[in-house]
Amino acid sequence: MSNQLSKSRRKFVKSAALTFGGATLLRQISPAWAAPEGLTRSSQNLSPSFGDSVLSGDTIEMAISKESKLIAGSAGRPITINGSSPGPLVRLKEGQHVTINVTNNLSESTSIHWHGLILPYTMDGVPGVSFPGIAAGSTFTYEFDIEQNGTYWYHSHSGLQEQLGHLGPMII
Ligand SMILES: [Cu+2]
Repeated sequence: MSNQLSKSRRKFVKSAALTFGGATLLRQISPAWAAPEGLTRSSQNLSPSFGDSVLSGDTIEMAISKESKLIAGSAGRPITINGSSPGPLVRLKEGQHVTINVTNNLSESTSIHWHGLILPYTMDGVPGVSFPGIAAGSTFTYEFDIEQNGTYWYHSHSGLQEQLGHLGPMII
């Protein structure tokens, strides 16, 4: 019974891996009408809003910008993180020390709040409470130990930037 279970589990993992790896290829060779929502190509040659990028390691660079992108097939002006809106998946490991350099390319102040993470209050990323915010054109360096594991998210704590796509997933 357990042998059979592990066999079907292996099969599932294998097909999941194929599906994941094949998604990018399928997107490139399939017609526009077959592309997932938000990833359709348009005559305006806009790139899709959501990339496949994953950020990991001890030093991470994040650039916050406002760009013209396709959102569900329509042109929009979301806030992007390294060209993606929502932002890239940030993958960290419990026990590591991470340095995250956030560069603000917007014409207004920005911030990143690491939602649910245990960290020094100066690294919490809430403007007006724990730090002044990241001024337009400047870079702020977040640096903290990863003391937990789980699935979290990060988002702007400035104005309505989160609602414009300034957010992303985090897996530890
Ligand atoms: Cu939050």
